[in-house]
Amino acid sequence: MDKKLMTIDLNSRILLEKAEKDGVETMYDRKIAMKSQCGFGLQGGCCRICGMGPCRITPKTPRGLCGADVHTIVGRNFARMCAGGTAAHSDHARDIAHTMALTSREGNYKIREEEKLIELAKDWGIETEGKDIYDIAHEAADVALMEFGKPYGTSIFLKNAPAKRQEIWKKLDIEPRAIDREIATVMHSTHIGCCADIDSLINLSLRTSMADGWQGSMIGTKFSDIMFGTPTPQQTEANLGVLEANQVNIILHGHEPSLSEMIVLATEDPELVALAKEMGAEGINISGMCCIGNEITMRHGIKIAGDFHQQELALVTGAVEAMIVDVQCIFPALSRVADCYHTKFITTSKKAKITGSIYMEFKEENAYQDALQIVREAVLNFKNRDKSRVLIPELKSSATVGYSVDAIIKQLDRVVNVEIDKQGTIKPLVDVIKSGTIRGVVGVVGCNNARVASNLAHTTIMKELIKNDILVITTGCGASAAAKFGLMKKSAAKKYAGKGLATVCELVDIPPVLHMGSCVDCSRILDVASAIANFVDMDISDLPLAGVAPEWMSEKAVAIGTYIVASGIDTYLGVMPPVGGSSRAVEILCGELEDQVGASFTVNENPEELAALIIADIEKKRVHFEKIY
Ligand code: NFS
Repeated sequence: MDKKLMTIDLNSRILLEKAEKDGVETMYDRKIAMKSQCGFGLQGGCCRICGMGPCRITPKTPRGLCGADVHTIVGRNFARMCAGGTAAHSDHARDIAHTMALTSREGNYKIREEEKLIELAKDWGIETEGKDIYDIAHEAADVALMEFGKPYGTSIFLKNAPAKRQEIWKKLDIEPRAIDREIATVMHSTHIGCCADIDSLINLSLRTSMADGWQGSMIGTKFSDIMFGTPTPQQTEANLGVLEANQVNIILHGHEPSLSEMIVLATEDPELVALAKEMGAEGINISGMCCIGNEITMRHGIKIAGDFHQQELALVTGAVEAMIVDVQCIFPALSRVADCYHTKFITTSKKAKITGSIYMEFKEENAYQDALQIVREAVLNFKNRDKSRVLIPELKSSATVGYSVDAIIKQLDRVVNVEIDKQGTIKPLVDVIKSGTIRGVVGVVGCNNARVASNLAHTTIMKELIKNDILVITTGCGASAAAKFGLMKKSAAKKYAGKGLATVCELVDIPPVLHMGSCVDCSRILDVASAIANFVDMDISDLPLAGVAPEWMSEKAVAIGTYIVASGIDTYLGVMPPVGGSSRAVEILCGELEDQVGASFTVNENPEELAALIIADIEKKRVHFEKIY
């Protein structure tokens, strides 16, 4: 296998060569060394839930020792993936809610969006009249924290969905109750000797994933916006070329904005900037990786260093003083790569300590002081940089990012004829979808996966969609890919989009691929879908929408895909999830769910074919949409 063909990113290719020269092992080497991966695992047909196993299902041994058949085993494994993903997103949200509880006028965390908070508080039945905004914030934090463990009732957000959708959820019993409860229920139901019915296991998977999208992630997004600001269009740059040869380079990698917002502030501290100069640097250059990259670029225009598959390669540049991480998507391998250079690999969360890293705990109670100390560590390290080992690849692309739902509506206001219509609604988008100028809207989300070439499926599919007049909204490492490959430039509309979409982009002044944030912000996709559906008084499944995860790899992505389907949006995957061992699981996920929730999964590992399938299905949806709207 030629390593260079495992990524289409030219910076990555250059750095893979350097890694080889420097004797540094990367994920790409490990992928080659791994040769063929475990077939039982790939199919989902291996059970190691109890100590009698592991049991592997073969034609000769069609049942595990307890008698579980392959459908039960696949279903249990799938449900646990959904629970893992839901736990990760929601525990992130829990920390954000705790941060909300810490907000104060004098403290580190403040309320930036008072109106948004009041609107949310009212929606949640919190008395707001005559109350101090911080008292409202603390009450809202309490309500949000109750969503994790409340003994009765269902998610506080469900009522924002179209009425028809809510009925479906009720009928199928997939309205999420408390977040922790749904995760615990799946862990319980998948314990040895509990649920052994594939239909039921998938139903439980849907409900748990709903606790991610319609509960945990929504809390994460809404509270982050209230505390750190709702994203607005920002100019930025993306790819490893954003590293600076003469500055202290700090890369933030991970997920929670409570840490990154403080680090960003700390890099502006005059004393630390002066210290950087003392160390011989021209300044401090901060950039982001993975979802933290998305969080800080959409609020501050901070540059995106790269995506999930570039984390080791960033260190291979030899120009990174510190890689500061919190939780999720962090390769343990970074310890070994950092050892080969002068880079300090700094872990900050008790939830994600990594052997070989420097552990500097970040506590929200002492946020700014902790951040100052962490940044100081990075700055002091500049003197240890070995210039002879530095190679910063040149490529980077400009991008316009930060399209929250509010930002999109604001852009749409540009084309509203105020004599006829109100501003501040989704109507202009509905109008161009209705007229067919834009054929539909597709959310492209998710990771990079070593089973396919990095960035190839993301970019191929996005280009195909916009060429066919489909507006793309994107989050996570899909968003990073789009930014790196120039698809978030406004000029990309002329270059790649079909005539209809290009015209709309020009009038509304947006790129054809819209950056909606981190993976937790897939909740924004649910908000857009609900806003459109509510506006036209239809169900989400009636709209020409789709979701696609071309290079997904994490459990979080499985939970996202599952709640997107449960929300009535067909979801397309570029990598097969480990469910192939059960014909019944495939039948349900890729077929029968359509009858239940009005949407299902489609898998195709060829990006061109997958794009063609999406486009054809959007056109089919249009026929239905045009008939009833
Ligand atoms: Ni989403 Fe974001 Fe990237 Fe995948 Fe990881 S960073 S939370 S899981 S790899 S998109």
